Amino acid sequence: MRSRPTTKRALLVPLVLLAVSSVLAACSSTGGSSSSGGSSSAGSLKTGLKVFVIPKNLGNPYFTLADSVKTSGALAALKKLGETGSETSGTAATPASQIPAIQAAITKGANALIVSATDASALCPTLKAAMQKGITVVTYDSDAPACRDLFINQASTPAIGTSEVDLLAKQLHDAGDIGIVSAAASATNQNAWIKYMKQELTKFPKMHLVSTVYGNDDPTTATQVTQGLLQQHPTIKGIISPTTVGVLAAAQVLDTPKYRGKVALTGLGTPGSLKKYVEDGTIKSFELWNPANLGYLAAYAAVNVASKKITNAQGQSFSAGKLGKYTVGAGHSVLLGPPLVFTKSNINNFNWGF
Ligand code: RAM
Repeated sequence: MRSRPTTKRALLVPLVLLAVSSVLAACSSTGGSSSSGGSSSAGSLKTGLKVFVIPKNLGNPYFTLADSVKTSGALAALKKLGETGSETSGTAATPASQIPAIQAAITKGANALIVSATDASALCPTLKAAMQKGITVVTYDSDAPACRDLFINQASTPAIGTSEVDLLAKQLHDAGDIGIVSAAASATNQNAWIKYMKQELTKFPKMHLVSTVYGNDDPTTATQVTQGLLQQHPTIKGIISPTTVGVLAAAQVLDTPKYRGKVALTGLGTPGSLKKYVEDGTIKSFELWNPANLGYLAAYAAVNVASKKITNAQGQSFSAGKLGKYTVGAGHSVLLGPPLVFTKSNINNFNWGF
């Protein structure tokens, strides 16, 4: 476990949004502490709160975007609100690496935790212990439904799953064997998206998912499992990688003479890291939401709950600074909004991610 200051990265550019879906159903997760409904109560937000932002792992560019001051992520929002924010986690996207960071944050007197869960069941005892001490627990990106107050969801879970399949189907003309290169096998977010991918695949009887492999949000592992997938299943015509680390590794593997032009790729990636592969044709289209906005929204939500300005009940609303007003939806969750689709025609409008 280690903590680190925010890294310096490019500022976000204004976004030209191309929504992949208008489906805005909130995540269907359940749990969290319940309370009566209603709209936000009066009163101001507390300042000086100790808020720990705990991504799946440090060193993952996605979370650097989501969390940093320089990108206007979670720590920027906390600074603006007058809180003491810090980012901490392990270096590997595993519960063994992440849990000590959560425990240390509790020991340091955290008022709120903002967590992307590497493994909901493994994290729950620690997160529940935090809640019992009166610490606000907000998950973002990857949920732990039974042990948090609120989940800040990046985009509609069904829409992500279905649109990933639709993007690949378009490239494959609806036919061919495909594989998935996921993050950790325990990751709530990837598993939820894959569930909807499988559901969507039933609409494409000539597309067959032959295998799902796990790169654990580690570049070396993701590269190895992508290579293994292609070697074991030479019939594969397309890959979906719903992880920023996995899709970059897969792009690097596919951008070689053996596979170039023969295996299609889509996934969830950052435009900065994938621009080269869109320009050279390795990837025709992929998608993502704005990670910095996700972190920013999670920070406002956590401070609102920790200040008791809102509860986690459906219908409660709060202001998320520059992002405007948000309302708690079903399953004690808040939805950021629809994802962006990146193609050759718009990729140059975006410079975030690396
Ligand atoms: C990776 C992480 C994260 C996910 C993104 C798309 O960086 O697994 O949880 O949301 O990819």
